[in-house]
Amino acid sequence: MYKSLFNRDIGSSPYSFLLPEPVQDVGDYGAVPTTGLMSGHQGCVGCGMVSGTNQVLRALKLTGKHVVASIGTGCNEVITTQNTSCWGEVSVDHNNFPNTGATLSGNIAALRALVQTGALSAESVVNVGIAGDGGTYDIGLQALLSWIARGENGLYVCLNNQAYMNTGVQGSGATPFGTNTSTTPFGKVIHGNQRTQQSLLELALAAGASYVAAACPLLHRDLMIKAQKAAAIEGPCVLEIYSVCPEGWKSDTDVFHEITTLALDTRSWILCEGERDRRSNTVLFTLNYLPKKFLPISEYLKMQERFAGMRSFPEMVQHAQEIIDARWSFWRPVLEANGIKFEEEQALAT
Ligand SMILES: Cc1ncc(C[n+]2csc(CCOP(=O)(O)OP(=O)(O)O)c2C)c(N)n1
Ligand code: SF4
Repeated sequence: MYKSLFNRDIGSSPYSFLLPEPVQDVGDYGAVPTTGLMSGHQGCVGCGMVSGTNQVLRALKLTGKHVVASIGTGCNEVITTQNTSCWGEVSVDHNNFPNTGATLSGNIAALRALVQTGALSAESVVNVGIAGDGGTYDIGLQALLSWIARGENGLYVCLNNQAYMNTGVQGSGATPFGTNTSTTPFGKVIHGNQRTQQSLLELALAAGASYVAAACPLLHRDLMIKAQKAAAIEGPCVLEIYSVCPEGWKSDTDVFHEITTLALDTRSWILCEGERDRRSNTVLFTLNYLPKKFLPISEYLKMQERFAGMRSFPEMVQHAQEIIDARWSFWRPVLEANGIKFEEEQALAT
């Protein structure tokens, strides 16, 4: 176990106690001075993971290092590599569905060999693995946790759209309670997904990750700061990105902004960071976004037809709210330090 400490300040910061210098804050630029994915991707209209991958790539290029990306099977891989590669000068390998974590280690081994021959310097490369939530929470979990246990440098990005979208919306360990998916259908007897979604960041910290963070493409400045930190911090780092999926969520294609805002304001998606001090085995947690108005989960369920079934079962909506409240209570020390009374804020959300 590790000891938890909390940063009193709420918000994004380019500083980390694990880094000698702050990373670049894209808020300092009028425009981000790098390109991300090249044109030609085949993602659906309104796909969040295209934007998420684009921002990660732009942020990693800000480091000035060569990006080596190991991409796991799934929508992100298919839509960026099928007819044309959208990866430009990035060195990309498409790995097998379960082994993004293992490939990160393979790339580090290759880098060590190249450093020995004098072809490269160890600091000249960013090692990144990118996979969906099916490839992360389920089939790729063993490879991911083993990679974290090996303590190697790199950044693992999970593009979390809360189901296996590329193969027809099967439920994953990241699928929220009550969701209608092809493997958790909403029927007369069983009403959608009966499980509580797991937390990747908790799994990664338990395995020994140096840095973990949750981001969303809507708040691109926050996302790009986190990607750069994860690329610079020593040891395994994990970044999880909320990825709107109109196809699998059965939502309109032009409500990317609205759905993400609702996810943040209902606290369905919490923007946060955890930085580990290995000597004391302490993790410093930072809350990066505090809703101005706390909305109940019922608001989040409205715009997505994957939740249509559970909307008519108040006890299910209540259970979904309880899951969120239980997770949010983790941040109580930060709220109290900022004079925000937990009970008052709970009352607003009901
Ligand atoms: C070993 C193996 N099993 C199954 C598949 C089929 N497959 C390809 S993509 C995919 C789903 C990917 O889901 P996820 O990781 O959540 O990414 P998403 O498509 O949602 O972005 C599956 C099951 C495969 N390629 N390899
Ligand atoms: S199915 Fe979802 S994740 Fe896949 S490309 Fe379409 S919107 Fe993106």
